[in-house]
Amino acid sequence: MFAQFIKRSHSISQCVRFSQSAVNPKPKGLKRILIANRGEIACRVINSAKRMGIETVAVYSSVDKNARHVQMADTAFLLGPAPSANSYLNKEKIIEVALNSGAEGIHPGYGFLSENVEFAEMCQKNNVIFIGPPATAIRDMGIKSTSKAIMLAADVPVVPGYHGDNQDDSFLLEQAKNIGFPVMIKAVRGGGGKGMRISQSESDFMEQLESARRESQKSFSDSVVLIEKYVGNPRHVEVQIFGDTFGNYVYLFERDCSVQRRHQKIIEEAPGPGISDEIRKQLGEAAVRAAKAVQYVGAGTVEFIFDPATQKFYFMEMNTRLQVEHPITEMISNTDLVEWQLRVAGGETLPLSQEQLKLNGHAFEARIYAEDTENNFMPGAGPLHYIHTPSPNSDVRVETGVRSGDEVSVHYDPMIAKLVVWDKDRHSALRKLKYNLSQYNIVGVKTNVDFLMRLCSNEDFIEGNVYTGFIDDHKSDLFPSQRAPDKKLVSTVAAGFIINQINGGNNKLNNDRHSPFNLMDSFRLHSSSLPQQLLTFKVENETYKVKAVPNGVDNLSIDVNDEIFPNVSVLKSDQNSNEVIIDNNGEQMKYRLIVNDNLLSVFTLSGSYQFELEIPAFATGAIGDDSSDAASKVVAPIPGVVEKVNVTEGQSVKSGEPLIILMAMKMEYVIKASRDCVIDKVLFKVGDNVPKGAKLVEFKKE
Ligand SMILES: *[C@@H]1O[C@H](CO)[C@@H](O)[C@H](O)[C@H]1NC(C)=O
Ligand SMILES: *[C@@H]1O[C@H](CO)[C@@H](O)[C@H](O)[C@H]1NC(C)=O
Ligand SMILES: *[C@@H]1O[C@H](CO)[C@@H](O)[C@H](O)[C@H]1NC(C)=O
Ligand SMILES: CC(=O)N[C@H]1CO[C@H](CO)[C@@H](O)[C@@H]1O
Ligand SMILES: CC(=O)N[C@H]1CO[C@H](CO)[C@@H](O)[C@@H]1O
Repeated sequence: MFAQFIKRSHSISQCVRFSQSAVNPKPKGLKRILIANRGEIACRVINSAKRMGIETVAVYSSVDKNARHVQMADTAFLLGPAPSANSYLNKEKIIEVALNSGAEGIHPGYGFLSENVEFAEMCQKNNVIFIGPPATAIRDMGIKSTSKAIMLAADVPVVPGYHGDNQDDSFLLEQAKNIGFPVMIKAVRGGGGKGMRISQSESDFMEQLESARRESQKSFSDSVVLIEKYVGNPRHVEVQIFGDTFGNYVYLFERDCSVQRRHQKIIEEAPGPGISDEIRKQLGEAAVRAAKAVQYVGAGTVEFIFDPATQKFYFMEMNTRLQVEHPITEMISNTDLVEWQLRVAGGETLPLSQEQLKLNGHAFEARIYAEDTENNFMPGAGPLHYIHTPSPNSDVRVETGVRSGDEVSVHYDPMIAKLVVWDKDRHSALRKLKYNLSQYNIVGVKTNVDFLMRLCSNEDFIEGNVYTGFIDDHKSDLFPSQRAPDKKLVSTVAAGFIINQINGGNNKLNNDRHSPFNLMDSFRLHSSSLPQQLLTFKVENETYKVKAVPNGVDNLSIDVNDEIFPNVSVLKSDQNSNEVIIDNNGEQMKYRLIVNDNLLSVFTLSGSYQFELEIPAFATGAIGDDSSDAASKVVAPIPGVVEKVNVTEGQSVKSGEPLIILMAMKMEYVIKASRDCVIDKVLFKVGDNVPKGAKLVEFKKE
């Protein structure tokens, strides 16, 4: 059946970790595996393993004791405390658990140890199957210069360029002509765009060369440059490949992952928009050549820079693991790539040949992150008080590792879930994605869901004009300045809120500590004694003064900043689904309302809003608190762990000097002094967990 595959010419024994099964024509297959990961990918792997009847062993850190992946697995073992270095990156401990639990293979997921050469080698030494490529392939692809050289030798296109010592003007011009204009002239020592020029044609080459050299000399005291093909508005196109231990390879088409923020993907699609069948084949075959060149085994991804102007593509790097975005490939190729991984690791041949693989329809993946999109996509962490997800079916997948009540930990990646949708064509799939995103409602941490919805509505995105600079070039559309709701919606939300409180509030969430309704007795709409309600809401930067007067049973007249909505009635306020339907003078408006303390989270088809209910000062005990004096203290902008304390009490510091370094989501945040001052108190020490908004350092009053 696989006769059409090109057999590997060299000895199979190079693939040592399969040495027992590779010579065995009847593989036994895996019976039990350990998943050395957490979150959605651990759950994802467990699902496929279970379906195949393979037993699963989970590992966890102390904060993940009750995590979803731990509950899903057949058995689970504690690795250690929360920091990754002591748990999910503890190679020795993971191997020990694998050996003790009788797991024959380890699936590393993505991130953590998935591309760790040493770990792959340790597995081999201990006769545990690493469910991934051979350590040699990981090593070769991990070094940029090595991988480029291997690709060149394998006839995989790489970005053409001249990186040599000859800096003679006319020689460099010749090189540029050979490469083909436009070219980029880059300072070898450069960085951050300094000493970088684009030359469009031969006529401006000398001028740009001189300019690049001058700037480089000034900034780096060195004027050596390199010349590379310039790709304007490049796209990130990657090909999923698969290999088995018998030298068979296939490609499972391409994904476009161009739209990124902070150099990380947030939305991916397959196939790539506007990629012709001819280019698709070229991409696929180049990717297979790349995989063969390193005797790849298992699931891998070959990433290319794609030039939409010329339709040319160039090798960027190879990811030697299962990617976060693999589900969109599964959707369009009707495969289960984790199942393929487990079969190949168990010594089977690839389940399908290239001819049997058919591209069908279009799929999108939106990554839902705890992050503040308005604040440079700063990662967030915190409790997930409430999660409502679209109900999955064969076209809609929700890949997640968390449930309502869980927490996004400061120790790990802030991805909450992946929403994957499929439909017969791109437009239908995109429409479905947006609709289903509106059903993904999260309360507790800021998320990027609204941002993703705006992205789905963007004209250029709808047209498929994607490229890596997309978000920067569409800032005004993707970050609208006016986000406050209109008064009609406010009147609608006010009505829903009042009924919600009368009905005893939100079942799961309402902790009545601050509820102003605790201060009101005999609050019953159905009795005629409902007093007039005065509420003040803050949404974004707008303040809304609301006066609600009951007209009759479930019927209110609502005044919002002097505009009157005279005929507002509540048709439905469901305590389980949190769905509210309001009749606003004949227009039925539906939304989901979650009340948490004084915060109302409102989810509509066009996005979500946070209504902050102003609490009367007497209800909070906040009167007389002088902590609002921002100049006297520094607070944590994000929850995190104190990495370093740079100051001591009594020390004088100048404006801009580092005070404390916080680690959150694998990133460092340097907290600096906002003015010259003397430190009065340092309230945390290294290793402490700090919540968002916590006072870190107090200054002496002058
Ligand atoms: C809200 O106000 C702050 C500070 O006054 C300002 O920086 C921000 O741009 C405003 N946001 C909106 C959405 O108007
Ligand atoms: C709500 O009350 C107003 C004023 O009494 C009345 O005109 C309106 O018809 C009522 N609406 C409903 C749906 O009962
Ligand atoms: C109030 O709205 C209802 C529809 O829910 C409508 O039948 C009624 O006529 C409205 N009353 C007034 C006074 O407009
Ligand atoms: C739960 C949910 O909202 N699912 C929807 C996803 O999108 C499709 C197409 O718009 C709907 O049919 C589903 O109901
Ligand atoms: C105590 C301490 O760590 N001091 C450091 C604070 O940061 C400055 C600038 O980075 C260093 O020079 C100090 O040594």
